[in-house]
Amino acid sequence: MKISILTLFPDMFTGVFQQSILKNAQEKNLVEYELVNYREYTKDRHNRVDDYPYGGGGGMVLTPQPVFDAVEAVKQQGSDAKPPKVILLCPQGERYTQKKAEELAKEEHLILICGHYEGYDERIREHVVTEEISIGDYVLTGGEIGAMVIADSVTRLLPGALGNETSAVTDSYSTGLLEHPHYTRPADYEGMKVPDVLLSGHHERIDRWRREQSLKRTYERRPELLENMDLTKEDTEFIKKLKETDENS
Ligand code: 9D3
Repeated sequence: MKISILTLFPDMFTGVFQQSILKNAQEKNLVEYELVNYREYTKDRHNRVDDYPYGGGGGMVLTPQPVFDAVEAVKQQGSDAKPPKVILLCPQGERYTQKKAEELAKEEHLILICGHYEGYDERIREHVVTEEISIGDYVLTGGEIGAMVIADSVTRLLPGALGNETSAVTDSYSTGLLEHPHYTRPADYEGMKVPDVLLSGHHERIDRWRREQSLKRTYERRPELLENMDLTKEDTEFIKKLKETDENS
């Protein structure tokens, strides 16, 4: 997979892509990150990429020409069988989720456009962009951290990116439940003990305990996740008990 990132601040990405799983994924040739400074494509004689908004008002607007030309150049360099998705990072975009990450991980080429502007010229949205993504309901200084979030979440889903093949599939947002608590040695840390069941060696009881802890955590922290889940009879029984305990306290 190739991920092309159009940004005025390519240096923001260097640390993120040179560590840990993203670094490994590039070394294994699972992914290539291409950083493109779209200022290099401006035809403005002062190298500007933004301008004042028609109709007045504050803030600057990203001008179409450098973005159209940079996207065109990135498309031409590639030999994509399928046209790439061109994603605009912006606060008005569709909220990013694990489901979207899984969808994007199937693509051959993604082009991510980042800005630091009050706005993008609407013709960029209409003629270049295929989707708009926001990473959540808070205000960032620009799209770069959003692009990092997409690059990170998509890369780890590529087959072979995680050492442990099962990790990506058992993620909480894939099973639909939050994770159960984890413990490691020592069994007793300054009087704080690991639950007995985990030391019992009784795998069925351990699985049941973990499942119940997951259900309890999800019920307490993210009850809305339980709404659209198919639960076993045992799970439903357990949640009914949790609710009863809640109502009596
Ligand atoms: C006055 C309206 N502001 C929108 C809340 C203007 C504005 C603020 C910040 C326009 C752009 C930005 C920069 N943010 C992004 O480019 C961005 C973003 C975000 O701010 N939150 C969550 N996801 C994203 S993806 C890109």
